[in-house]
Amino acid sequence: MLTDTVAMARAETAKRSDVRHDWTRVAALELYRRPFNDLLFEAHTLHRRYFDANAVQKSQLISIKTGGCPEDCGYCSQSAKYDSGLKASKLMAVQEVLEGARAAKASGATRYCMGAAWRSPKARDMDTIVAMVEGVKELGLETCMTLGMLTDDDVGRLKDAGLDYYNHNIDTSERYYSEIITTRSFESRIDTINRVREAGIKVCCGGILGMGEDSQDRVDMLVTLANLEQHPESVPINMLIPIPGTPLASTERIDGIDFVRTIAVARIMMPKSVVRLSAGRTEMSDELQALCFFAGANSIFVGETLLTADNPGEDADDVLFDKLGLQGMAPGT
Ligand code: SAM
Ligand code: DTB
Ligand code: SF4
Repeated sequence: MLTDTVAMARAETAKRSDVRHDWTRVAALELYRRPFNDLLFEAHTLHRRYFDANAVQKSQLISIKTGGCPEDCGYCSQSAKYDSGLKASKLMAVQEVLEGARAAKASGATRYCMGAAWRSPKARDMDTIVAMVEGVKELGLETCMTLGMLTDDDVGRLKDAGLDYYNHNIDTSERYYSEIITTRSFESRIDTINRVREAGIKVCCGGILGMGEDSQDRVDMLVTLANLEQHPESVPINMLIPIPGTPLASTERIDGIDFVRTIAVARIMMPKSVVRLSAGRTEMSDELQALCFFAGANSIFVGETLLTADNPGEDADDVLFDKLGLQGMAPGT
């Protein structure tokens, strides 16, 4: 009996110390460079400690306001600074967004993520945004929005509307940030994330791999996230989708093994967070995606389209899930 109690206490201590906020850049790089099998074993062990290893959360994106964005993010099809050939459009009507949400729910998504190509929302758009959050929640879906920088007033209104998650990526390391985006600062991203957190909205924050960053940049981005006062509940890891017309159009593709290593380090450093294998899956083999799921990824975007770019779609994902014996994750787990 006593032995059981001691064993339980030990297990509890082990679990508590898995969640750390004191990561150093050196320790993170050391993890990233470990022999691949050792790294994956540790990541997968932690994954199983906190999650059902065969459950994958499904989110569906919609672009509620496309293109014409004043920011200069070097990867983005929606920046007005580059000619990606994308047609800009106004903020969608609430009913149209709700139709999309109904279809997303019918195809198995549990979260609806609404993205706008804005530097920040305008006060005049907030009533529409609030109506979208309320309407999607009524359909029984989790809600996520990504609208750029937010004021205290904005986060208050989103919280009152019942928004579950806010997505705001740091995208890369603080050092590399200004190589990719010059119209805003890394610091401003952290400010908005803190504001979202303080309002009691769950944080979705991650980045993009394959933008010409080095290994240290990749782990530095994860160190920033893991050393936040609270880990983001959701960590999207995107593989760059090279968009013709943008400055990153001909960037060399990231090596698949390096991509998996980064997923594994994210899983180890933020063991209780859901790590999303996000943009770029159309260019990934089943084997690469399977390795990512083994390394700790446990969420995907479903559907034919992300915001503006292609995604594998329901049929291809059904085949992949069948092959791997994966199932959709129930909301709130
Ligand atoms: N305008 C808002 C903002 O920047 O926060 C929200 C929309 S923005 C398109 C959301 C995220 O999508 C970006 O932060 C970036 O991480 C990701 N993203 C955009 N274009 C991408 C691309 N070509 N490849 C991979 N990820 C991309
Ligand atoms: C995230 O990290 N990736 C999503 C979501 N958050 C908003 C967006 C991916 C966009 C991929 C390029 C496109 O569709 O334009
Ligand atoms: Fe605008 Fe967001 Fe695209 Fe940057 S990533 S250009 S802020 S839509």
